[in-house]
Amino acid sequence: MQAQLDAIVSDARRVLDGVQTIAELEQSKAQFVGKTGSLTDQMKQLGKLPPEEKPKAGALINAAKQQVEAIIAERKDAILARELESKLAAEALDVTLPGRARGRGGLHPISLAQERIEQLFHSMGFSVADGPEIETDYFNFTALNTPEKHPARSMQDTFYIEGSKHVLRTQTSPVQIRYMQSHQPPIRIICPGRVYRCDHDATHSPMFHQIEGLWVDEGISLADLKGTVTQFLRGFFEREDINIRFRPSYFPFVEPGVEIDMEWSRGVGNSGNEIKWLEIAGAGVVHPQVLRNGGIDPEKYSGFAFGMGLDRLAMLRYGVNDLRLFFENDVRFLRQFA
Ligand code: 2NL
Repeated sequence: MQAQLDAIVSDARRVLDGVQTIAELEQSKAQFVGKTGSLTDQMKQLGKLPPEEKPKAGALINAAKQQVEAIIAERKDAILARELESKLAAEALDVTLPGRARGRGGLHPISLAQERIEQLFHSMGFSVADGPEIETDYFNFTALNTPEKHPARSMQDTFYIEGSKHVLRTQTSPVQIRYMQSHQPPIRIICPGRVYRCDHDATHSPMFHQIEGLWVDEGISLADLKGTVTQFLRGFFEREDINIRFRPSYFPFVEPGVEIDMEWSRGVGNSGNEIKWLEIAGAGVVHPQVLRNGGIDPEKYSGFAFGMGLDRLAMLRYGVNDLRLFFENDVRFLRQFA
């Protein structure tokens, strides 16, 4: 019997040494310790032995079984260790390799220009005011003294919101009306933001950006407007030789109204010596009715307001010759500003 058991054990060692995976191991171990395995067979034979031989034979079989189980366990450990090793090798990370740099990103040129403008006006005591892009007809037109039949209200210029009294704001002036209604002078604010008009061609986008400014206090005049805008433009273009001129103009919310031109003799877009004037803003003395609509007494206070195209200022500042580049968001263009 001992010889038989020895044969089973060495058979087990030979077979199990050859298995490479846990699945194979489970399969192979069945032929020794499974229901029909050779050691289980030996156990079954035990019953046929005379009673006095049973204990000794049983002990021998158990010893053999323990040996086989030890071989199985040993093999199992070896397979698991090898599997772990190859998994680690496959997932190995070379910590000495250089990292993959993530692009830093950057602000859109319109945002850069806006931040610059906010800083410059901030240095002259202006705050930045904000308001909704979807406005009521009242704040966008009526409060700004724009008559019911004024062409600016026409369907061709304004995006009306169907079935309501709302419009996409066509200027940022409604922010200033709202501000006046909640503040008393001295008021010194700028209102940058998106505005919308039904207009789309090479030089017009249906969404564009505007900066409006408002200064209301006792005794504010066009002289203050001239000083403020000149100081701003000199800062924005970093040139001390910038001068401006006023031309009479008309806007329903100011009286008198002016168009502001900037002298542009040298620099970007002009290499000659002739004097060129670039239209840069619309402005004027705030109409008394507009002050009243804002809850401000026009007998006591006066002020100036202006509106400038932010996109155009950004084009001049950064030498961009096509407005559409700002809105196409081609990263090859945008990357130049990052
Ligand atoms: C333009 C013209 C302008 C204003 C905007 C304004 C705002 C208030 C009261 C009075 Cl609350 N005026 N804003 C005044 C004149 C012109 O913009 O062509 N902008 C690009």
